Amino acid sequence: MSNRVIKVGVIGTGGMGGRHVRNLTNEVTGAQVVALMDVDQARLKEVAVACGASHTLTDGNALINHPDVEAVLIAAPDRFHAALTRACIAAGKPVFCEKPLATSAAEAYQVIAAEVAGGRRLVQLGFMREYDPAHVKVKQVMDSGQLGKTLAFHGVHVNQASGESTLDDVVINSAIHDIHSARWLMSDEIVRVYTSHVPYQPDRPHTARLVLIQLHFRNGGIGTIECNVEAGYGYEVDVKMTGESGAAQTNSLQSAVVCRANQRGQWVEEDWLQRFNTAYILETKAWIDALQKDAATGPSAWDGYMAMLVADACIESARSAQAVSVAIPETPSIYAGR
Ligand code: ISE
Repeated sequence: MSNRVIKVGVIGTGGMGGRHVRNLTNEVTGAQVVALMDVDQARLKEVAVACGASHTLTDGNALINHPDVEAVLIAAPDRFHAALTRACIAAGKPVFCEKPLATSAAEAYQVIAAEVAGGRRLVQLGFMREYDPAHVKVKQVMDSGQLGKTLAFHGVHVNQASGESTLDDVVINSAIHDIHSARWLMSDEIVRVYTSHVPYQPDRPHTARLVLIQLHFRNGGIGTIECNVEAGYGYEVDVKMTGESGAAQTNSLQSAVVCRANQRGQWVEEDWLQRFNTAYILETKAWIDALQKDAATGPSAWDGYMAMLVADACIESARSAQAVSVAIPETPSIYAGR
Protein backbone atom coordinates (compact mmCIF):
# COMPACT_ATOMS: atom_id res chain seq x y z
CA MET A 1 0.00 0.00 0.00
CA SER A 2 1.25 3.43 -0.92
CA ASN A 3 1.67 5.95 1.86
CA ARG A 4 1.89 8.94 -0.45
CA VAL A 5 0.15 12.07 0.75
CA ILE A 6 -2.94 13.04 -1.26
CA LYS A 7 -3.18 16.78 -1.87
CA VAL A 8 -6.80 17.82 -1.37
CA GLY A 9 -8.70 20.96 -2.39
CA VAL A 10 -11.88 21.73 -0.42
CA ILE A 11 -14.78 23.73 -1.89
CA GLY A 12 -16.88 25.31 0.86
CA THR A 13 -15.47 26.12 4.30
CA GLY A 14 -18.73 26.52 6.27
CA GLY A 15 -19.84 24.17 9.09
CA MET A 16 -19.54 20.93 7.12
CA GLY A 17 -16.60 21.95 4.92
CA GLY A 18 -14.77 23.34 7.94
CA ARG A 19 -15.24 20.03 9.77
CA HIS A 20 -13.91 18.05 6.79
CA VAL A 21 -10.87 20.36 6.59
CA ARG A 22 -10.23 19.84 10.30
CA ASN A 23 -10.59 16.07 10.00
CA LEU A 24 -8.39 15.83 6.90
CA THR A 25 -5.75 17.93 8.67
CA ASN A 26 -5.81 16.43 12.17
CA GLU A 27 -7.38 12.97 11.94
CA VAL A 28 -6.55 11.54 8.53
CA THR A 29 -2.94 10.63 7.91
CA GLY A 30 -2.19 10.64 4.20
CA ALA A 31 -4.10 13.82 3.38
CA GLN A 32 -2.95 17.41 3.09
CA VAL A 33 -5.36 20.25 2.45
CA VAL A 34 -3.51 22.44 -0.06
CA ALA A 35 -6.31 24.63 -1.44
CA LEU A 36 -9.59 26.07 -0.24
CA MET A 37 -12.42 27.80 -2.04
CA ASP A 38 -15.16 29.96 -0.56
CA VAL A 39 -16.93 33.18 -1.47
CA ASP A 40 -16.76 34.27 2.16
CA GLN A 41 -13.25 35.75 2.30
CA ALA A 42 -13.05 36.09 6.08
CA ARG A 43 -14.05 32.45 6.66
CA LEU A 44 -11.73 31.30 3.88
CA LYS A 45 -8.71 33.03 5.45
CA GLU A 46 -9.54 31.77 8.93
CA VAL A 47 -9.80 28.13 7.81
CA ALA A 48 -6.68 28.47 5.62
CA VAL A 49 -4.63 29.71 8.58
CA ALA A 50 -5.89 26.84 10.75
CA CYS A 51 -5.04 24.11 8.22
CA GLY A 52 -2.02 25.69 6.49
CA ALA A 53 -3.51 25.57 2.96
CA SER A 54 -1.34 27.56 0.57
CA HIS A 55 -4.01 28.44 -2.01
CA THR A 56 -7.24 30.33 -1.30
CA LEU A 57 -9.62 30.78 -4.23
CA THR A 58 -13.07 32.18 -4.81
CA ASP A 59 -13.90 30.06 -7.88
CA GLY A 60 -14.70 26.34 -7.64
CA ASN A 61 -13.52 25.49 -11.15
CA ALA A 62 -10.22 27.24 -10.53
CA LEU A 63 -9.68 25.05 -7.45
CA ILE A 64 -10.63 21.86 -9.33
CA ASN A 65 -8.18 22.64 -12.14
CA HIS A 66 -5.39 23.89 -9.89
CA PRO A 67 -2.23 21.89 -10.67
CA ASP A 68 -1.46 21.29 -6.97
CA VAL A 69 -4.90 19.75 -6.30
CA GLU A 70 -5.06 15.95 -6.75
CA ALA A 71 -8.48 15.29 -5.22
CA VAL A 72 -11.45 17.51 -4.38
CA LEU A 73 -13.91 17.60 -1.48
CA ILE A 74 -17.16 19.46 -2.22
CA ALA A 75 -19.07 20.95 0.70
CA ALA A 76 -20.68 23.83 -1.20
CA PRO A 77 -24.46 24.48 -1.09
CA ASP A 78 -26.51 21.61 -2.55
CA ARG A 79 -27.39 23.42 -5.79
CA PHE A 80 -23.71 23.46 -6.86
CA HIS A 81 -22.94 19.78 -6.15
CA ALA A 82 -23.74 18.22 -9.52
CA ALA A 83 -21.95 20.79 -11.71
CA LEU A 84 -18.85 20.82 -9.49
CA THR A 85 -18.75 17.02 -9.41
CA ARG A 86 -18.96 16.90 -13.20
CA ALA A 87 -16.11 19.41 -13.41
CA CYS A 88 -13.98 17.07 -11.24
CA ILE A 89 -14.83 14.13 -13.50
CA ALA A 90 -13.92 16.22 -16.57
CA ALA A 91 -10.58 17.03 -14.93
CA GLY A 92 -10.06 13.32 -14.12
CA LYS A 93 -9.79 14.08 -10.38
CA PRO A 94 -11.31 11.94 -7.59
CA VAL A 95 -14.02 13.78 -5.70
CA PHE A 96 -15.75 13.40 -2.36
CA CYS A 97 -19.08 15.20 -2.70
CA GLU A 98 -21.34 15.95 0.23
CA LYS A 99 -24.91 14.73 -0.16
CA PRO A 100 -27.14 15.24 -2.06
CA LEU A 101 -25.42 14.50 -5.37
CA ALA A 102 -27.83 16.89 -7.10
CA THR A 103 -31.15 18.59 -6.55
CA SER A 104 -33.09 16.36 -8.97
CA ALA A 105 -32.70 12.88 -10.44
CA ALA A 106 -32.30 14.36 -13.94
CA GLU A 107 -29.37 16.45 -12.75
CA ALA A 108 -27.88 13.49 -10.86
CA TYR A 109 -28.09 11.42 -14.02
CA GLN A 110 -25.78 13.87 -15.81
CA VAL A 111 -23.11 13.03 -13.22
CA ILE A 112 -23.67 9.30 -13.82
CA ALA A 113 -23.42 9.77 -17.59
CA ALA A 114 -20.11 11.63 -17.21
CA GLU A 115 -18.61 9.11 -14.77
CA VAL A 116 -19.70 6.10 -16.83
CA ALA A 117 -18.27 7.70 -20.01
CA GLY A 118 -14.94 8.02 -18.18
CA GLY A 119 -15.07 4.29 -17.42
CA ARG A 120 -14.13 4.40 -13.72
CA ARG A 121 -15.49 5.49 -10.36
CA LEU A 122 -14.18 8.87 -9.26
CA VAL A 123 -17.02 9.94 -6.95
CA GLN A 124 -17.59 9.11 -3.27
CA LEU A 125 -20.74 10.55 -1.74
CA GLY A 126 -21.13 11.81 1.83
CA PHE A 127 -23.76 9.37 3.05
CA MET A 128 -21.81 9.19 6.33
CA ARG A 129 -24.23 6.92 8.17
CA GLU A 130 -22.49 4.02 6.40
CA TYR A 131 -19.53 4.84 8.67
CA ASP A 132 -21.46 5.29 11.93
CA PRO A 133 -20.42 2.38 14.18
CA ALA A 134 -24.01 1.78 15.43
CA HIS A 135 -25.42 1.65 11.89
CA VAL A 136 -22.56 -0.64 10.80
CA LYS A 137 -23.40 -3.10 13.60
CA VAL A 138 -27.06 -3.19 12.58
CA LYS A 139 -26.05 -3.76 8.95
CA GLN A 140 -23.74 -6.63 9.98
CA VAL A 141 -26.49 -8.31 12.02
CA MET A 142 -29.04 -8.06 9.20
CA ASP A 143 -26.58 -9.23 6.54
CA SER A 144 -25.46 -12.21 8.67
CA GLY A 145 -28.91 -13.75 8.24
CA GLN A 146 -29.19 -14.57 11.98
CA LEU A 147 -32.56 -12.76 12.11
CA GLY A 148 -33.84 -14.42 8.94
CA LYS A 149 -35.05 -12.39 6.00
CA THR A 150 -35.24 -8.61 6.56
CA LEU A 151 -38.88 -7.53 6.55
CA ALA A 152 -38.93 -3.85 7.45
CA PHE A 153 -36.90 -0.64 7.86
CA HIS A 154 -37.91 2.14 10.25
CA GLY A 155 -35.96 5.38 10.31
CA VAL A 156 -36.44 8.33 12.63
CA HIS A 157 -34.53 11.54 11.88
CA VAL A 158 -34.94 14.56 14.14
CA ASN A 159 -33.38 18.01 13.70
CA GLN A 160 -33.46 20.59 16.47
CA ALA A 161 -34.73 23.52 14.35
CA SER A 162 -34.29 24.28 10.67
CA GLY A 163 -36.37 27.41 10.20
CA GLU A 164 -39.21 27.32 7.71
CA SER A 165 -38.17 24.74 5.10
CA THR A 166 -39.77 23.76 1.82
CA LEU A 167 -41.02 20.22 1.26
CA ASP A 168 -38.39 19.83 -1.48
CA ASP A 169 -35.59 20.89 0.87
CA VAL A 170 -36.63 18.54 3.66
CA VAL A 171 -36.69 15.58 1.27
CA ILE A 172 -33.60 16.49 -0.78
CA ASN A 173 -31.39 17.81 2.03
CA SER A 174 -32.51 15.80 5.08
CA ALA A 175 -34.64 12.72 4.27
CA ILE A 176 -32.20 11.82 1.46
CA HIS A 177 -30.01 10.31 4.21
CA ASP A 178 -32.87 8.10 5.40
CA ILE A 179 -33.68 7.06 1.84
CA HIS A 180 -30.07 5.97 1.39
CA SER A 181 -30.03 4.19 4.77
CA ALA A 182 -33.17 2.30 3.77
CA ARG A 183 -31.63 1.09 0.49
CA TRP A 184 -28.33 0.25 2.17
CA LEU A 185 -29.68 -1.54 5.26
CA MET A 186 -32.36 -3.44 3.33
CA SER A 187 -29.84 -4.28 0.54
CA ASP A 188 -32.74 -3.60 -1.79
CA GLU A 189 -34.29 -0.96 -4.01
CA ILE A 190 -37.34 1.17 -3.17
CA VAL A 191 -40.00 0.70 -5.84
CA ARG A 192 -42.95 2.65 -4.43
CA VAL A 193 -43.44 5.50 -1.93
CA TYR A 194 -46.34 7.24 -0.29
CA THR A 195 -45.47 10.52 1.41
CA SER A 196 -47.42 12.79 3.74
CA HIS A 197 -46.19 16.01 5.31
CA VAL A 198 -47.08 18.55 7.96
CA PRO A 199 -46.52 22.09 6.63
CA TYR A 200 -45.51 24.98 8.89
CA GLN A 201 -48.94 26.52 8.32
CA PRO A 202 -51.98 24.90 6.69
CA ASP A 203 -52.01 27.61 4.00
CA ARG A 204 -48.32 26.98 3.16
CA PRO A 205 -48.45 23.40 1.78
CA HIS A 206 -45.14 23.80 -0.09
CA THR A 207 -43.40 23.95 3.33
CA ALA A 208 -42.75 20.97 5.61
CA ARG A 209 -41.68 20.58 9.20
CA LEU A 210 -42.33 16.85 9.29
CA VAL A 211 -42.38 14.30 6.49
CA LEU A 212 -43.60 10.72 6.77
CA ILE A 213 -42.68 8.31 3.99
CA GLN A 214 -44.00 4.78 3.48
CA LEU A 215 -41.66 2.56 1.51
CA HIS A 216 -42.15 -0.59 -0.57
CA PHE A 217 -39.08 -2.54 -1.63
CA ARG A 218 -38.52 -4.65 -4.75
CA ASN A 219 -38.23 -7.91 -2.78
CA GLY A 220 -41.40 -7.38 -0.76
CA GLY A 221 -40.00 -5.56 2.28
CA ILE A 222 -41.67 -2.42 3.62
CA GLY A 223 -40.58 0.59 5.65
CA THR A 224 -41.21 4.01 7.13
CA ILE A 225 -39.21 7.21 7.46
CA GLU A 226 -40.16 10.00 9.84
CA CYS A 227 -38.12 13.13 9.23
CA ASN A 228 -38.87 15.98 11.62
CA VAL A 229 -36.76 19.08 10.97
CA GLU A 230 -38.36 21.15 13.71
CA ALA A 231 -38.26 18.94 16.80
CA GLY A 232 -37.20 21.70 19.15
CA TYR A 233 -35.27 19.46 21.56
CA GLY A 234 -32.11 18.20 19.88
CA TYR A 235 -30.76 15.93 17.13
CA GLU A 236 -31.44 12.22 16.82
CA VAL A 237 -31.09 9.61 14.10
CA ASP A 238 -32.04 6.00 14.70
CA VAL A 239 -33.02 2.96 12.68
CA LYS A 240 -34.85 -0.20 13.58
CA MET A 241 -34.72 -3.22 11.32
CA THR A 242 -37.23 -6.01 11.64
CA GLY A 243 -36.20 -9.51 10.63
CA GLU A 244 -38.21 -12.76 10.55
CA SER A 245 -36.88 -13.85 13.93
CA GLY A 246 -35.73 -10.69 15.68
CA ALA A 247 -34.92 -7.02 15.30
CA ALA A 248 -31.81 -4.83 15.41
CA GLN A 249 -31.71 -1.14 16.17
CA THR A 250 -29.35 1.71 16.85
CA ASN A 251 -29.49 3.69 20.05
CA SER A 252 -28.05 7.07 19.18
CA LEU A 253 -27.87 8.44 22.70
CA GLN A 254 -24.47 7.61 24.12
CA SER A 255 -24.56 10.01 27.06
CA ALA A 256 -24.93 8.78 30.63
CA VAL A 257 -28.41 8.22 32.00
CA VAL A 258 -28.68 10.60 34.95
CA CYS A 259 -31.27 10.15 37.70
CA ARG A 260 -31.99 13.17 39.86
CA ALA A 261 -35.00 14.67 41.65
CA ASN A 262 -37.43 11.99 40.48
CA GLN A 263 -36.24 12.39 36.88
CA ARG A 264 -34.31 9.97 34.67
CA GLY A 265 -32.66 11.85 31.81
CA GLN A 266 -30.07 11.81 29.04
CA TRP A 267 -28.29 14.59 27.19
CA VAL A 268 -29.32 14.77 23.52
CA GLU A 269 -26.86 15.90 20.83
CA GLU A 270 -27.39 19.27 19.19
CA ASP A 271 -26.66 18.53 15.55
CA TRP A 272 -25.21 16.11 13.03
CA LEU A 273 -21.65 17.37 13.57
CA GLN A 274 -21.87 16.09 17.16
CA ARG A 275 -23.90 12.94 16.47
CA PHE A 276 -21.84 11.78 13.48
CA ASN A 277 -18.42 13.05 14.59
CA THR A 278 -16.84 9.59 14.28
CA ALA A 279 -18.57 8.79 10.98
CA TYR A 280 -17.26 12.00 9.37
CA ILE A 281 -13.70 11.05 10.35
CA LEU A 282 -14.07 7.46 9.16
CA GLU A 283 -15.62 8.37 5.79
CA THR A 284 -12.80 10.76 4.82
CA LYS A 285 -10.23 8.28 6.15
CA ALA A 286 -11.74 5.58 3.91
CA TRP A 287 -11.71 8.01 0.95
CA ILE A 288 -8.00 8.84 1.38
CA ASP A 289 -7.05 5.19 2.06
CA ALA A 290 -8.75 4.20 -1.20
CA LEU A 291 -7.10 7.03 -3.16
CA GLN A 292 -3.69 5.90 -1.91
CA LYS A 293 -4.47 2.58 -3.62
CA ASP A 294 -5.87 4.30 -6.73
CA ALA A 295 -9.26 2.84 -5.85
CA ALA A 296 -12.75 4.10 -5.05
CA THR A 297 -14.86 3.14 -2.05
CA GLY A 298 -18.00 3.97 -0.08
CA PRO A 299 -21.32 5.37 -1.28
CA SER A 300 -21.14 6.04 -5.02
CA ALA A 301 -22.66 8.51 -7.46
CA TRP A 302 -25.05 5.69 -8.34
CA ASP A 303 -26.24 5.63 -4.71
CA GLY A 304 -26.73 9.37 -4.99
CA TYR A 305 -28.71 8.98 -8.20
CA MET A 306 -30.91 6.16 -6.85
CA ALA A 307 -31.64 8.19 -3.71
CA MET A 308 -32.60 11.17 -5.88
CA LEU A 309 -34.97 9.03 -7.96
CA VAL A 310 -36.73 8.07 -4.73
CA ALA A 311 -36.60 11.67 -3.42
CA ASP A 312 -38.29 12.97 -6.58
CA ALA A 313 -40.99 10.31 -6.16
CA CYS A 314 -41.49 11.31 -2.49
CA ILE A 315 -42.00 14.96 -3.44
CA GLU A 316 -44.43 14.02 -6.20
CA SER A 317 -46.32 11.75 -3.80
CA ALA A 318 -46.64 14.45 -1.11
CA ARG A 319 -47.93 16.94 -3.67
CA SER A 320 -50.42 14.57 -5.29
CA ALA A 321 -51.40 12.58 -2.15
CA GLN A 322 -50.94 9.44 -4.29
CA ALA A 323 -48.48 6.54 -4.06
CA VAL A 324 -45.73 6.97 -6.67
CA SER A 325 -43.71 4.17 -8.28
CA VAL A 326 -39.97 4.34 -8.89
CA ALA A 327 -38.63 2.69 -12.06
CA ILE A 328 -35.34 1.00 -11.20
CA PRO A 329 -32.73 1.41 -13.95
CA GLU A 330 -30.06 -1.18 -14.67
CA THR A 331 -26.85 -0.56 -12.69
CA PRO A 332 -23.88 0.37 -14.94
CA SER A 333 -20.96 -2.06 -14.53
CA ILE A 334 -18.59 0.50 -12.93
CA TYR A 335 -20.92 0.48 -9.88
CA ALA A 336 -21.19 -3.31 -9.60
CA GLY A 337 -20.34 -4.84 -6.23
CA ARG A 338 -21.64 -1.97 -4.15
C1 ISE B 1 -27.80 18.24 6.99
O1 ISE B 1 -27.37 18.82 5.78
C2 ISE B 1 -27.24 16.87 7.13
O2 ISE B 1 -26.66 16.31 6.25
C3 ISE B 1 -27.64 16.19 8.36
O3 ISE B 1 -27.07 14.91 8.47
C4 ISE B 1 -29.13 16.07 8.39
O4 ISE B 1 -29.53 15.47 9.58
C5 ISE B 1 -29.78 17.44 8.27
O5 ISE B 1 -31.16 17.30 8.25
C6 ISE B 1 -29.31 18.14 7.02
O6 ISE B 1 -29.86 19.42 6.94
